Amino acid sequence: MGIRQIAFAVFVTFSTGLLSFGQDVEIEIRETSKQCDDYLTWAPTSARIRLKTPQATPQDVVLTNDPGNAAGVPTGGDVWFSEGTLSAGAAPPTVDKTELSLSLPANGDWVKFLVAGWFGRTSSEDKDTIIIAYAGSATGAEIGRIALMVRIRKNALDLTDGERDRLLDAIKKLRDNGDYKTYQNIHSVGVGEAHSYRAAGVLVSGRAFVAWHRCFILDFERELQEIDPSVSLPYWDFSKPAVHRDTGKRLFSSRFLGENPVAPTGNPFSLPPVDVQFHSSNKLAGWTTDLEPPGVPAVPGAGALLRRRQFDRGQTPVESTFVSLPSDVDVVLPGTFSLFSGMEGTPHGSAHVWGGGSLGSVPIAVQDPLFFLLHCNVDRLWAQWQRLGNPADPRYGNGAAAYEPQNPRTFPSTSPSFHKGHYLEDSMWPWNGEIGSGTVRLDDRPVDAPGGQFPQVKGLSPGLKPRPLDTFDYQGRLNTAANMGFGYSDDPFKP
Ligand SMILES: [Cu+2]
Repeated sequence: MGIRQIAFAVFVTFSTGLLSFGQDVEIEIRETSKQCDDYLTWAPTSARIRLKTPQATPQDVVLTNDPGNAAGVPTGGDVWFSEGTLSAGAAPPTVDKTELSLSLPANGDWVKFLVAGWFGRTSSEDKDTIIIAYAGSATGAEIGRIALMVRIRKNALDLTDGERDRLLDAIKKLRDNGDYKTYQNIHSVGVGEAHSYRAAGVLVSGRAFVAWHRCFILDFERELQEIDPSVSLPYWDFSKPAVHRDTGKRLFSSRFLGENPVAPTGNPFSLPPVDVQFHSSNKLAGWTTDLEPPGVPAVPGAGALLRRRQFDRGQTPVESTFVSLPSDVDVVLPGTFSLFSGMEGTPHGSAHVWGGGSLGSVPIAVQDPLFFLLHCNVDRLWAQWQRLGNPADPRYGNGAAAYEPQNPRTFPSTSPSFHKGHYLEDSMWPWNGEIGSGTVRLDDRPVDAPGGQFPQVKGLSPGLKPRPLDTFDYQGRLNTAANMGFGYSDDPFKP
């Protein structure tokens, strides 16, 4: 009975030419009808389904991924399914089914289920992942579908031309609307909030370096996604040649992040950085380092074209004689958090210096968009370190218990050790809006807090004023509420 009714409804919907055929069930991702939040990572995400119109009897449905090469169906990402729900404070159930059978109540009540990106099967276009609902069994009539995206941070060399161009376009639009400059301001004003630094000749350790930058690049990525929701930050895997092994595509090419001449002989560090060249079709063509929106006069002395050192970054760093960057394996070796924090110098600092030009100088590094790809890789390395070497802490997860300094903190400190904002439960500048007098005192803050509070996406962490503590369980492995809504192409939800 139920199926016959459904089949009839399919006919009606089809014959009136509405949407696609057979929209007899409604499916919602994150339990909202909005399509702007239908983006998945590897982390389990809540979803629900119901009969649009009450029926005489309950209806069995089977949810599957789109059937590959069927007409009108994109070959994009895929998802895994599971029964169940997410509950804040708890780990999610395992989500690993390729199809899911559910019984929908006759009265049209919602039935909750879970979805997650199928590890290794990412999207490359917006909404190229289709979940299809079939009546009764997977060979039954289609009675509904929903399009979503498995949106994952990928190796920049693996992007399609379309993904590459949408990224560059979004970055350019962010610059043109004046917001890119805000990130430059934050990073230059907040050096001590985000890094280790020297005060009165003593090195003050910036332990929140990875946590702060995890937030910084996520803030930036969310702004790009406001412009184009299909964009995610790619990473520059700087310990390997920036040339794709099979396609030969290069990151440092005129159609991507720009190319530079290579010093024929000698040490490029002893030569001045040179202008980066872009193809005229590249949205970054003409990118200058003044970072004013169009029509606003450049600040004196600024406005030069983007420059980098004359290195060939298509080589491995060690091949270049003048640069040495450790392999990923060496960076993510299990060890204490303070040991891992040494990566702020090598390889992170080394990669900046290897880039040279703007990228090689902390206060102006953000002027080069490569900054965000470099830091995406720094964050990916941290994610790997968390997964490989650090047993989950029952309270915080993924290494928060190993983090130091933990609370409590006291100021003034008797000896320079950590700045305010670097303790586990401190709120981080600038999102906390705290301003001070801009001295190097450990409890002082910069004179300005550009950019405002952290941009919010419903159901995702962190909150308006993130703390280092909020950044560890970024996939919500131990606490689903901690999920920050990003993931890496080579870092699965579970080891
Ligand atoms: Cu950096």
